[in-house]
Amino acid sequence: MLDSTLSELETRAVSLIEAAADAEALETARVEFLGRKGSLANIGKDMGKMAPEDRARVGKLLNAVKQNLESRYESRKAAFERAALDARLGGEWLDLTMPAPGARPGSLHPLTLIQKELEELFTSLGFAVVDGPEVETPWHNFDALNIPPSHPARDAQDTFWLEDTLLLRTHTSPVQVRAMEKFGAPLRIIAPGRVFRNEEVDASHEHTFYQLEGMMIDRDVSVAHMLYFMKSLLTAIFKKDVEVRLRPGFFPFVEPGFELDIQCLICGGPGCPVCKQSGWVELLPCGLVHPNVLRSGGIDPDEWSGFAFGLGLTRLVMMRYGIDDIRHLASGDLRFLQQF
Ligand code: FA5
Repeated sequence: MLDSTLSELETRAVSLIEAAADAEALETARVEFLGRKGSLANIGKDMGKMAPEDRARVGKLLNAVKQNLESRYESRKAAFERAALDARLGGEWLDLTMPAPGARPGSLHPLTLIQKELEELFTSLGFAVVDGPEVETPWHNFDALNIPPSHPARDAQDTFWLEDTLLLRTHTSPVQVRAMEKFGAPLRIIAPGRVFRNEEVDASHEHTFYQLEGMMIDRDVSVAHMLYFMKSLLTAIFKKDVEVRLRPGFFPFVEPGFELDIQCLICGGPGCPVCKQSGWVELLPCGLVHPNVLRSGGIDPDEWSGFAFGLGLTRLVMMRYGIDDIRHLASGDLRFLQQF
């Protein structure tokens, strides 16, 4: 009698375990049949009242049923756990090759773009690109460039002094002297870099801006050579004819000296805040190197001559891209920078 009850119970338990739709239904079946107060446990409790010969047989049978149910239960439980894990991992799946969201490639600053173009042009013409310190000695920034302490040109380039003995360079011209000291003659260099002036800031003046110095020293260098390089520079950058004017300009370190102005490309001539209503923008002062400057650099002016120019790199960038206010360039404003 008990045997058939046990076998019915086994059949029912097997079908419930195998048919359980989820882990919860499986657990309910386990509690019902295999739990501490489940059907099998109850039968076990009753075994004490059995005749000894029945007890051994029923005990064996009960064990076999229990093992059968437990192993079915374990394997279904493992299957549910595997499925749950797969579902979780599926939800967490990461494509490591996918680009990070929001990562936008950066771009070069317009000053860097134009500086690179000019470096490529001048290296193709046999010039070396050299560097100089931004913190300079008064000797390199002024004296060696034929600007003695009492000279009014020092007032025109007021700067920031560091403990009275060093200063932030006001132009890239000190690199002329450093290059002569280091390399001697003949010499062909350009020196792009940052310069500083104690200046009233407006649409075309910054206290921190960029220049690109150029210098060529050889035998019998003339104004004609200089103009050839100035023209090559402007053609390479603007890739079209631009109106320029050459007028005499005074700089103590050149003789003769010139100012090369470009017709304002922001307003096209009638006048605007960038050209201070004049229609022209000062861009490329230049001249033949003064003999005193050659001497300061240790070069004999009777044997060698040269030209030098001091391109206003920041202004050139403004003209090239039509930037109507110099302050955009150092603003760090992405709306401006992302246009390049
Ligand atoms: C000089 O600095 C000379 N060292 C240039 C030079 C070199 C002349 C070699 C002869 C031979 P100047 O002060 O004019 O010159 O400045 C040169 C250029 O820098 C100007 O034409 C202008 O384009 C630019 N510049 C001058 N001041 C500012 C400023 N505050 N902000 C932006 N650009 C400026």
